[in-house]
Amino acid sequence: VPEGAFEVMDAAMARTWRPPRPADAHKNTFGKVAVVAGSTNYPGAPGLAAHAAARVGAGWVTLAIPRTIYPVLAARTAEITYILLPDELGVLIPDAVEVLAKAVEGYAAMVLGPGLTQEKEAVAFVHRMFGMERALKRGRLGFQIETEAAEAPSPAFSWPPLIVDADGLNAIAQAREWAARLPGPAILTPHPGEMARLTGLEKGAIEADRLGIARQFAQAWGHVVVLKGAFTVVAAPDGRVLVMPFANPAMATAGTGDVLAGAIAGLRAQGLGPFEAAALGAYLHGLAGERARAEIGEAGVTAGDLIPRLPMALRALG
Ligand code: NPW
Ligand code: AMP
Ligand code: MG
Repeated sequence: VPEGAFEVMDAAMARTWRPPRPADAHKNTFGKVAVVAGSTNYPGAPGLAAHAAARVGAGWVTLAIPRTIYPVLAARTAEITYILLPDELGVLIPDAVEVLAKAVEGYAAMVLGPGLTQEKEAVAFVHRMFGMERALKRGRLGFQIETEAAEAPSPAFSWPPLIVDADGLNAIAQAREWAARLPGPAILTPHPGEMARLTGLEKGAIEADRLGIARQFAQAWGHVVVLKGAFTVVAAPDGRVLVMPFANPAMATAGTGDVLAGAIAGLRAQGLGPFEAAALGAYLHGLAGERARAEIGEAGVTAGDLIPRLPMALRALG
């Protein structure tokens, strides 16, 4: 892919990637999604992501959440199933990793991060998932991680195809070199603030070259990077870049990113590759936002308003 080249995502591309819906399908045909998310302070993010996954057609959606927030969630989500993880005061703890690893065997996609918080224990939970904790404990960062990785046995846990968002990204940013070591190709969905933490660059520098930065780090890390905001950029490790044709202030509201992560996971679970799932997810999310703006207004749309509009956007592709 030539330096600086990109395409603008359009409906024709979206149609070619839309997952098939065979008439004789059953729920397992469309994949199982796990969403690892939430805390006492952010009990809303998990439900937003989970429902978005279901609303793009995933067959089965499970919330893996801190046990403490279960009663709040279960009371309002009939279609979602649960994995209850050990927590302290509503924040996940590292012991949750073993429970999670057993429970998500056979899942086709996993969202990690919305609403987990940046509390010490939640961060340690993410580090443990990826075997980052030893390197961090010894303060071995930078080039010394190479030594550590060479000594270390292969990671003890295997995870479904990953969509890493929000506090999943923030935890990885504490040892940035590890981004390239996540099992992949994963899909990373930073907003510019999260991208700044992940790369060590200034937020302004990222905003000044969104396309170039997304491409550079997708290639360096070997993951799909979804750099969010007006005109979201989706970059693949092979250098392909798609730009979403949406600048819409109706979407500048809390929780819209959690909806995006779930939508991408729902498509990934239906068999799309990481680049296709990320691009189609961002495109449908943008279209749902356009519908919400037209029907509700530029102000006052809430993230939940996007969710029922995802399947409408999918259907309207024709
Ligand atoms: P500035 O300085 O304001 O311009 P954080 P968060 C920047 C959960 N949620 N373009 C922003 O920039 C999340 O999942 C739960 C440019 C600032 O520097 C997380 O767990 C909800 N800059 C937690 O809350 C609903 C942008 O990023 C920084 C940008 C915290 O997440 C809400 C702020 O980001 C939320 O989803 C853009 N488009 N967007 C729930 N209902 O449970 C952001 N920035 O500090 O990472 O915090 O994104 O609010
Ligand atoms: P987050 O900050 O994680 O909640 O993510 C916000 C979501 O809303 C991302 O998908 C952004 O691309 C989208 N978004 C926010 N502001 C705009 C905007 N002005 N135009 C288009 N999309 C936006
Ligand atoms: Mg977010």
